[in-house]
Amino acid sequence: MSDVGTGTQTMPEVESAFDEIEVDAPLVGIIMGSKNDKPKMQPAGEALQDLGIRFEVRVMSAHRDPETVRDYCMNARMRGLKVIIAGAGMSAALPGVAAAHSDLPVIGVPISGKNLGGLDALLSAAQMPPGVPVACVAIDGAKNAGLLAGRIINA
Ligand code: RP5
Repeated sequence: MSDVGTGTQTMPEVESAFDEIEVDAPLVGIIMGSKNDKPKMQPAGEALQDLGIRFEVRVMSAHRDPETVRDYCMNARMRGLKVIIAGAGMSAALPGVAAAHSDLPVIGVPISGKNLGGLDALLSAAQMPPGVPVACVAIDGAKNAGLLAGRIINA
C-alpha cells in the first residue's frame, strides 16, 4: 500500500479529526451538511485512517452555508486535497455543489433521514446533470466512500 498522505506528520485519531481539528497536509476533505451527520460519516475517516491517508473533516451545508462551501471547494485543489467526500441528508445538494465548485473527484454519501429513509438524499446525490460528476455510494455508505477515495489516490 502506498504511504502517500502519511508523510512524516502524525496521523490524528479519527475522533479528533471529526472534532474538526486542523490536520497537516490532508489529501481528503470529508465535508457534511450537519454536525448530526458525523456518526454516519465517521466510517469514511476510519477507512482512510486504515489506509494511512490523511484527511480533514468540516461541517458545511450547501443550503445553510453556501459561501463557505463555495470557498472550501474552490480552494481545495490549491490546498493539496485530492478527493472530496461530501455527505448530506434530505435534499442533499452538498455533493453536487462541491463538484460544481471544484474539479477534484467528489464522492457523495447520501445520509438516511427521519422521513424517507435516505431515498431523498440518494436521488439528490446520484441524479446529477451532465457536466457535474459525482460518484455516489450507497445510503449511509461512508465506508465505501473512504475506500473509494483511497483507490483514487492510490490509482
Ligand atoms: C442536511 O440536512 C444535512 O446533511 C442533514 O443530514 C439534514 C438535516 O440537518 P440537521 O437539521 O440535522 O442539521 O443538510
